[in-house]
Amino acid sequence: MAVYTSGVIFDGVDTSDPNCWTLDAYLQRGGYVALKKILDSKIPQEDVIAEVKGSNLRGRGGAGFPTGLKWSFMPRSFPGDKYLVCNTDEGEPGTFKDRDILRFNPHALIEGMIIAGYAMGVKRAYNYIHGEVFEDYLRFEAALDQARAAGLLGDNINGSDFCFDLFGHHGYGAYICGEETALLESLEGKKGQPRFKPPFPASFGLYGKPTTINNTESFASVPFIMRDGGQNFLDKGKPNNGGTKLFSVSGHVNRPGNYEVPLGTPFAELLEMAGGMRDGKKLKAVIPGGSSAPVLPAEIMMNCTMDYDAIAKAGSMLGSGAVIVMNEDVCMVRALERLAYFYHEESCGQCTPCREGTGWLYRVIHRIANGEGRPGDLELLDSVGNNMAGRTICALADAAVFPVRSFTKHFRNEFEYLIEHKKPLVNHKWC
Ligand code: L3W
Ligand code: SF4
Repeated sequence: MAVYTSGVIFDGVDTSDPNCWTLDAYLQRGGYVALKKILDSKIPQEDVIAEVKGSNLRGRGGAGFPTGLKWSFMPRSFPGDKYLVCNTDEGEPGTFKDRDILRFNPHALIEGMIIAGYAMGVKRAYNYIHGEVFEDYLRFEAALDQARAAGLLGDNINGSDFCFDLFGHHGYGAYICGEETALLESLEGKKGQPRFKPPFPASFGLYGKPTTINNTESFASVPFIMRDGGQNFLDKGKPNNGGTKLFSVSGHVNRPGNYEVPLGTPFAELLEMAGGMRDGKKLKAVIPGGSSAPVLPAEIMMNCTMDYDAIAKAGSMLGSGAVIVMNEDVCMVRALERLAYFYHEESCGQCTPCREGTGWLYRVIHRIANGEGRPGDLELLDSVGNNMAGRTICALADAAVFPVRSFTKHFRNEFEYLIEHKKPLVNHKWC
């Protein structure tokens, strides 16, 4: 798969070089310069946080929460343990960016986490890695060994009085463990089920201690910010949408892969970078931010830029940046059926509306897709969804409802046709 960059995380990374991930290669690209500058000049912790705030880096895991603001929540004078956690539990359908950071540039993540630890006065950190990702987990462990051997992790880093260690943790592959509090439960060795929020992890996190959790891509952006300046990062994107963003482009394009482009890049340009539509077919629809984000029709997407604000204004979410491209041969009922099955399968089952509702949504969509839909089924989907969204412990129930609402809104005719005629309007081609 392609990895294209116009910027920050993959800048100078030759992904065809089998050694591009090593410490030596990272040092040659200007790696660990930011950390050295911070430690040698004893830059005050609050100045590091201010630089990250100034960069306008928004959380890359899905919610887009400002990273610098999150760092400022960490109580610096807290007397006991406090933790830093990286969320590499990448499981959202369509998302495959964080594993490429581990595979091709793991030291950017490690340096970003060391800097974050310094800024928040944290000494111990974990990276929770999705259980279905094997080689990249081992790659990350190998990079940790290199960093430790070079004195970049452990006691008195680079001869300073700063001590910090980082450990990889391999999950078991449950989607729900990407939800930050389920991830913490799993890291503590318990069943991975979300906790009620608030309290947020900032005050009650790992082992009940203050904890800052960021996504892999967020941490990996930090060395650039601290080396080249927050303003420089911000200028790469647009106001309120600082920097570059990794988009995992999949579906009916000629060159699926990860594309690191400035936030605010027109979708049409991103599509062109990905080689355009495969087999010259017409674009029908796009899910712009991972399967939890509402689907948008081609005509909206072709006039939209890829940033948090523009995608929200268009009626969807940038989410984790997973761009799923669908052509004219996609039956939207079949596509929704597949997504509904995923959420039903991945619900942790704690909340009744989610446990029962995801199954109910799936069964109704399944029967419509198979020509057994009943009059009133679309109203039933609305009603079930309304009794799920906003009524559960975590966002998985909402994530299951958003696609149902958006597919049945924008492509209602396909659902109505199937219910009435017992056969699809579009003959779905699996590929
Ligand atoms: C302290 C407050 N901290 C918020 C923190 C909170 C969290 C962050 C964002 O869900 C979304 C979800 C998926 N004091 C705080 C506070 N925080 N208020 O800020 O919080 P929140 O609740 O808005 O979001 P979340 O629970 O982190 C993330 C969507 O992302 N998503 C999922 C992508 C999946 C992947 C993957 O597989 N890797 O990324 C895609 O759209 O549906 O809505 O840290 O603690 N007052
Ligand atoms: Fe579990 Fe679903 Fe409740 Fe989230 S909303 S805690 S996944 S049952």
